[in-house]
Amino acid sequence: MDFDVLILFIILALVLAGVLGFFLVQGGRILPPEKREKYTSQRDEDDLPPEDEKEAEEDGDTLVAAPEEAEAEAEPAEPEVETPEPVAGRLARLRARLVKSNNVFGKSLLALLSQDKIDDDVWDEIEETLLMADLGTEPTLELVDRLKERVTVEGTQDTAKVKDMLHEELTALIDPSLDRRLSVTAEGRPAVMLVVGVNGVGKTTTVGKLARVLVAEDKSVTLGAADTFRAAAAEQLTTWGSRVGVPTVKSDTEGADPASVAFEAVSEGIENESDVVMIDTAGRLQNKANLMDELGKVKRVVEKKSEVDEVLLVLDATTGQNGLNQAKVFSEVVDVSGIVLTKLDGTARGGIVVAIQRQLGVPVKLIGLGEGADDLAPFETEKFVDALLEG
Ligand SMILES: Nc1nc2c(ncn2[C@@H]2O[C@H](COP(=O)(O)OP(=O)(O)OP(=O)(O)O)[C@@H](O)[C@H]2O)c(=O)[nH]1
Ligand SMILES: [Mg+2]
Repeated sequence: MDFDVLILFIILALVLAGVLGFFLVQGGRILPPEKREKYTSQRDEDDLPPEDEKEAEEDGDTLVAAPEEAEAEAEPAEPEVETPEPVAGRLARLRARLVKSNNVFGKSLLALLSQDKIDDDVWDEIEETLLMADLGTEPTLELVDRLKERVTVEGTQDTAKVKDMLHEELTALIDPSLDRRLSVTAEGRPAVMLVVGVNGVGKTTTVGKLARVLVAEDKSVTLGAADTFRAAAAEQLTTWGSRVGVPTVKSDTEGADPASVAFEAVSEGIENESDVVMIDTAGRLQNKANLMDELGKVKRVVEKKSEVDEVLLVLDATTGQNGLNQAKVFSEVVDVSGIVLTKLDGTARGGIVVAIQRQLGVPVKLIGLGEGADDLAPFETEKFVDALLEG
């Protein structure tokens, strides 16, 4: 009898040990799905595909699964969601492109200014060079007058000194005191940004590049494809977004009302607690009144939901002075707060920076220096002038 009780006791003990062991081993596996659920609800499933756990882990998110598991699962996702380049030092990295496209300008100016005798003909040539760079008539005359005065007073042809003078005068013209920061923070709601401009200037590309900049700065972003003119436009934007795990709000119907898509995007951004909502719009010529009205409506409708913090006008630097007309009309319709000057890698007409700021008081905030995903840099006056005069 005693023996039977002992056997029963041993069996019970073994069963108990087995059950305990099972829970102990499973404990590590039961928890992660719960945590994963918490993680996705925090970030929103669309915001970051679930396979992207490795990157979240790199961000110091402790809510994801155990490291070995995360690594094993993250591997196939790596090519899908990219890590954008840091923003700091971008202009320095892209400087070579600016130098390459502008060094004719810088070199010829310096050569002209370093001559033994700067007569009226030389001053005319200097003026012509500045006008060719799209500096605009008024700033050109002003700059030439200032330089004339300094060269006469200081009586120098020393290239280094002349270069310093030119550097100082160009910097003053571009105005380093302007606030070029983007409004990407708003209290208790997403900051809303509208991106506008004529056809093909690089709006969608800029929205895509900028989404990467914001992701690199740990901001959550929602994109709105308010270019409903072509189905391909929404696809183009979605592709940019998905490369960095950013959701895009778009319409399934081609030709849908862009204002309602923009409104939806802002609503979605508010709901998923994004830091920034960026709305891409269709290209439109500034002289097409109905299209400009449509743009005005997009902004007004968005304003029913949220303040618009930034209206970025994208200008193609290669179109030169025409950019000025575009800027004037767009400003009247949607109150532009910043300029993105694209394609500066392919032109020596960066002088438009000065012309636009002068005429409209709107600062150039970003410059595009190539088609690559990270070829967008914050505009920095000093570095810009440095690059113009290098050579
Ligand atoms: N070289 C160079 N190309 C650029 C730059 N920015 C944009 N592009 C190119 O310009 C072309 C047009 O860019 P998109 O972003 O589609 O222009 P968009 O303004 O959205 O065009 P629409 O929506 O049709 O009005 C693309 O081939 C881009 O790669 C830049 O800074 N440098
Ligand atoms: Mg576009």
